[in-house]
Amino acid sequence: MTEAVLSLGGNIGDREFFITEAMRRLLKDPHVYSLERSGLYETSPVGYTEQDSFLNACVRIETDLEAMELLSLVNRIENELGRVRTIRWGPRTIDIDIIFYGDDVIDTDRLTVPHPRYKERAFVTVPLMDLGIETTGRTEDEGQSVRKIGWTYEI
Ligand code: A4P
Ligand code: MG
Repeated sequence: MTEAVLSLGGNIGDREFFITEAMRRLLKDPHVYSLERSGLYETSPVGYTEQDSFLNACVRIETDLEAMELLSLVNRIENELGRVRTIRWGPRTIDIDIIFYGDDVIDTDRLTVPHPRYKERAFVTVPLMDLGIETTGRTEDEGQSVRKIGWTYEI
């Protein structure tokens, strides 16, 4: 069994629905045994800034999936929830990134873990703190606003 940490975010449509539905679908998978979630955060867009603000959260799951199988699961959930890839870093209903997979360091064409950019992103590092994960990265980037909007959401 491996503990993996995922970052979820979206900025199209009913953002809270997509993020909580992604969590429900993760937990429903027979290979995912538990799911702990951070609060929900309203965050300013990073990278491509001419887009609406995001809702972000992180989860910690226990799974017996291998890392590549976990990537397939998160890609499947993204596709089911209508993710259309257009602009890199652009708008999306739901993006699910693998931040950690146990202590593994993975660097292949399809998967890089730990996620190469998470430390620079307050929309990841701040929710991680809700899961008890302190990172050596910056927690507040200039111009990146991260505001907690809730703890009590249902999944
Ligand atoms: N891939 C490699 N490593 C991983 C990993 N650790 N987890 C590959 C997930 N996928 C990984 O990703 C492209 C390919 O990356 C995947 O097919 C997989 O094989 P993608 O999700 O299709 O493309 P993307 O999300 O547009 O690109 P990328 O590089 O994942 O973007 P980021 O870095 O995730 O940035 N601002 C705010 N406030 N909140 C956000 O959530 N998100 C982004 C996306 C930009 N700005 C944001 C937010
Ligand atoms: Mg992604």
